[in-house]
Amino acid sequence: MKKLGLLIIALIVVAGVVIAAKNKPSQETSITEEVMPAGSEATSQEVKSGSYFFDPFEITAKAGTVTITNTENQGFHTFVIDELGVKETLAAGTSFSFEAEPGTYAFYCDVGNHRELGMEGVLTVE
Ligand SMILES: [Cu+2]
Repeated sequence: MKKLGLLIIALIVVAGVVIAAKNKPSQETSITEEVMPAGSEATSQEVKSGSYFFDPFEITAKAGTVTITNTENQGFHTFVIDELGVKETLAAGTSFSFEAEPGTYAFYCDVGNHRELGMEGVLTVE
């Protein structure tokens, strides 16, 4: 009985060392990759939407990943950028991301005639 107990403890210690050794290098690698993708930056922008506006309607971002968080929304609206293939249905409290190269892009709501009523803006990527 005593021997079996010692054997189990020894196995647990060995298993712990093996798991620790296996996990360490791979964790460090994935953290480095996620935090700093080479050559790109991240921009976060909060946008409110309603009838019939985006606030703000002028957004400036850095080239790379652009994350839009819709903090307030009233009605049924979308966020569309044709050139970047972006089309998202807006819902308060949700976010979406897309990649953008430097340039000037029109964004708008494609529901009904909302764009003509004022639901459009400009995204400038530097
Ligand atoms: Cu709309």
